[in-house]
Amino acid sequence: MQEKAAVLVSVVMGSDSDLPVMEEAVKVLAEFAIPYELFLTSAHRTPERTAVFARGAAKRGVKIMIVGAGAAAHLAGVIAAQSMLPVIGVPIDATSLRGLDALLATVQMPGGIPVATMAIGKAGAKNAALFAVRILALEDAALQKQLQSYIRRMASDVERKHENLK
Ligand code: RP5
Repeated sequence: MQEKAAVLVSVVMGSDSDLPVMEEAVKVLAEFAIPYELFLTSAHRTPERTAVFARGAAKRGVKIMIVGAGAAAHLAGVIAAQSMLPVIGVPIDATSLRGLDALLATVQMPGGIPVATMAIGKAGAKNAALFAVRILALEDAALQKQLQSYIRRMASDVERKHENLK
């Protein structure tokens, strides 16, 4: 029997209502065949569960945390405070402030505990995964090649779309 590859990236979210956005990150990780896990925990509703998960992640072999949350979005910052792993934050549009609340809460970390904050919503979730791929590719030549062809494909898509405009 083939052994399951160790999880390299944790995709964490504050609520199941965040899943439609965070699925964009999952799609990219799956495309690059990066072993990932999904984890649901809330900085506010389950603070202890969040802390225990964040403290244990590195020991389980996780290398990067992608963390999405909306509203008063403390989840990425709390996880970064409880772990030395790189944390990539995805602000989610979950309230009448349309993600601006989550963006400011995620990006405005006080000096000392960094969260690499992406754009609000689906583009941010996609870029969070691509950012994780770039980090992992530093030590993985095959992944670097995959990333190069992903970027080339994107460029040729633009050219094809240009041709279709005519
Ligand atoms: C945040 O509150 C979650 O990340 C979510 O974006 C938002 C709303 O959560 P629900 O009320 O939909 O569970 O903690």
